[in-house]
Amino acid sequence: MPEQQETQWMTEEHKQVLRYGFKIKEKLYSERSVFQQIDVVDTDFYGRMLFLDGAVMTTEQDEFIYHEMITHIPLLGHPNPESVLIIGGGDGGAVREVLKHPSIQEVVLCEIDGMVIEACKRYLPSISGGLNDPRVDIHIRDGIEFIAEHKNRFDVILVDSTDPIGPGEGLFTESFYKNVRDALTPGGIMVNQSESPIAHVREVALVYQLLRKVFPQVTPYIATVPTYPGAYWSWAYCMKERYQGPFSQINDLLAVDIEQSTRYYNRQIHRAAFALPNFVRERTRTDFETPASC
Ligand code: SPD
Repeated sequence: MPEQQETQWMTEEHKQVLRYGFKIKEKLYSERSVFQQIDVVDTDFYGRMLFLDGAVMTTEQDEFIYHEMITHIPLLGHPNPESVLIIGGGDGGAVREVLKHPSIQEVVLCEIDGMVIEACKRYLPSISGGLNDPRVDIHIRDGIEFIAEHKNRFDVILVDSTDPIGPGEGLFTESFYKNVRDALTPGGIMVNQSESPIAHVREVALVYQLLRKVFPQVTPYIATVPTYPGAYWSWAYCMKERYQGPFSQINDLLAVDIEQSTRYYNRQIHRAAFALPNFVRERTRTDFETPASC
């Protein structure tokens, strides 16, 4: 009798009320680091996927949306970004996009878990390829400690974190945001991933309340990332100083070039990403009170 292969699924459980399932073709990597459970699997629908502690971090099929949005919006909003710090982002997707910008002299990546970098270099080369570029300086360290040691140092800081549980929790605090602000050069911009206004109502409200205590200008922007809970995702665009013009200027000349190599980002998307539905405006307001049911 031929052996029957059991169908295997990788599931992300969200807050004990939702389950997202992905049919697995092959399990490629499954290890526990000091910080978290790391899994890379090949799936029928989304290609290879990276999970940390059972949560989807990135997939070959839709990673470009997230990585283009966390990088090109701030980099094209800054007049001349030379020095970029990425906290988290061990898969290398944000690094790959940052390296497309001709003004960049250095990209510093501070990732707490070296095993994430190694797994992604081996199994997700289309995402992690930029990690071997000589302009990239990788520090395997806790971003909370690292940021506290740098003042007026980076033109753009990207916080490409996990969700606010586990190793990523400290990256969603007021003291961390203050240190990020102080590590920016004058005119600097910080963008952090700020969770889903659909699936993380409480977390989104808290993030924006904390950010607004620290940064003079905080503006949410949005896109859809199909594999994340809620699918509808947000980032916070935070400026070290209040900007007198429109909150997000665009380096249009450079954007024309960048658009040639992107699959999601273009100048129209850049402007449209800041157009917020009323419920997102409401949930990211400082005085929003999360209903008990969320
Ligand atoms: N719930 C998933 C949140 C993950 C955000 N960061 C993803 C890292 C991709 N570089």
